[in-house]
Amino acid sequence: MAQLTALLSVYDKTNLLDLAKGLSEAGVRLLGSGGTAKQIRAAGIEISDVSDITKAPEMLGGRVKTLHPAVHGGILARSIPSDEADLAAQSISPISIVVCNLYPFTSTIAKPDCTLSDAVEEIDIGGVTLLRAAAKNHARVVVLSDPSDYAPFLSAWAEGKGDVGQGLRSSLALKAFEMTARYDEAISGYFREQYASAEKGDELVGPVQRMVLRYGANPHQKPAQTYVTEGEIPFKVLSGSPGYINLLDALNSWALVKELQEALNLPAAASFKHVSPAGAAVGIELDDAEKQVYGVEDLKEPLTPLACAYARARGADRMSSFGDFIAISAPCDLATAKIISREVSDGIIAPGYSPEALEVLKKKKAGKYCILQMDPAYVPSEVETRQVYGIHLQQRRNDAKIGPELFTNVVTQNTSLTKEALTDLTLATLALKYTQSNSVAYAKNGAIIGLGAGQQSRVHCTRLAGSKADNWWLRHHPRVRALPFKKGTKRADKANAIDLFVGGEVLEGGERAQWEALFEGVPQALSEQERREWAAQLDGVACSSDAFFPFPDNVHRAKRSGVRYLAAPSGSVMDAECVKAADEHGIVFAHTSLRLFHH
Ligand code: 93A
Repeated sequence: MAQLTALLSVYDKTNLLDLAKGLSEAGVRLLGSGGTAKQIRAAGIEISDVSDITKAPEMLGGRVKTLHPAVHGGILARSIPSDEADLAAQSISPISIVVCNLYPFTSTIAKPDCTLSDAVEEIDIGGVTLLRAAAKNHARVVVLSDPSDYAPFLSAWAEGKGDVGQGLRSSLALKAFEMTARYDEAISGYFREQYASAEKGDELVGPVQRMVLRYGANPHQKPAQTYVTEGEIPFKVLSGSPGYINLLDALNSWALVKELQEALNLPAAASFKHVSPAGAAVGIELDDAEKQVYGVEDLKEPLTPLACAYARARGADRMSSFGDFIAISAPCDLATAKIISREVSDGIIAPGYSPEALEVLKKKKAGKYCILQMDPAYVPSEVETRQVYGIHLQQRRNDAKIGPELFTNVVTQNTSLTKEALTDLTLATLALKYTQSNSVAYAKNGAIIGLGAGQQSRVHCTRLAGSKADNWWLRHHPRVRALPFKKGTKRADKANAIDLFVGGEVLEGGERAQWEALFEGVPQALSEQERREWAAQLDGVACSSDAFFPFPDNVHRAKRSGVRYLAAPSGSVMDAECVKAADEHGIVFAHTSLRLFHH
């Protein structure tokens, strides 16, 4: 067998001499780049310089060391007659083993005093080319990119009498490509920071691909950033500076309102908190009672359909919506901005803003209100990847289309789904698509009126959402609407006081005194009978679940909050029992075949 050649070119010289010794003793001819060859030679092991085969000296201060056809021809040649003839014609010997690791780019840029030119000089070109060439030709060539692989390689070499086998060559090739991919990611990350960051806006000639965030989920989680690796970030910051959780809310809520508008052909709004909707609605007109319940009866600006959508989304669960992140599906108009202007909110995402609306919103939070303008044409990639505890998770994005056609498989005796019911079922189901699971949502009149999110038990979701729907309904009670608040009571204090009143909380001591102080006269609590009678008047509510109901208790509980229309995927061993429970209450139950877990 002809003598084999190994090319060694390593920055990190750990374990190098042991490997060189092993290879040399096995009769392998060694070739090395400048420093690598020097160290091996100094240890008394025979090695030639790469320049002996390239017949060209290292040049440009080391920028060109191994970039030469004599090297890359030797690595890339296959064991086929035409490649062998090409090598012979140029007097090039094949190279069978490539040992290489790269200039330390990442640790260089981590140094506080690293300049741009320091960083650029640390970008390894020749080494990456060696690794990629050898990894590409792994059918013949062994590539060693990690010093910890040298010893196992030598053992495999001895065992295989000079052939380590295709399996090892393949896994070493994968490792080399993963190393070069990480290396390039570090370089592109650094260049993005230097050349495509929003905060350096003035100097940018290309697209904005990165924004620095104040911190991650918590203040101690620094640094934090958002970025894209293709195209540009599809939203512009018109005011304020979005945080990490703001963006989780903004992007999820944007997806929800965009899909709602597409599915129902009505403007849509969502009010998000902690990456779940506190409210979501479409632009259906409000009657006078609703205007009062949603706190917009005194708005001077006439309500547009978009404003109706946000009034409903914001007003359904006013406690949960406090400090929300808002998404609206259409350009923000003045009426919508006016509603937002008097609520406590963290930010908004919309496809645009009228000049008057923008002026109103920019005044919020002393000019720090977060205003994002979304590119409505943006389409996310089909595959999404994230990391948890250092491990990548990848899946196809949940691009399932949800619309009224999802509810055609009605499995109960009562099958009559009205147009309004289909709107509410679509809304409830779409809201679940963007709600932390488990989740159950109740909807009526084009608005989510109760949502149970993030509960491990499904019936707890059903109960939580049901109790929210009950409170929502009690807020329509004439005695609640007539609560004698003192003039000048703050909106948030009113919301809080009403929530305590309809929730039937028993208050004592200072808390009670504080509550009573908000009113002209102390309101009398709602009696059990008043509550029962009022609850009995709630009907026509739609309810959707993000996965099947495991037990009929969910159906019975939903009924107690006025549910007449139900949707959930089938698949439970108790499906028949659940349908039986629905029949018992005259509920219309549509089985979907779409599970909608979201995390
Ligand atoms: O500057 S380079 O990109 N140009 C090259 O042609 C080249 N060839 C190998 N850097 C190059 N290398 C790198 O040199 C290797 O990746 C390795 O990290 C380092 C080894 O240099 P030395 O043998 O002189 O210590």
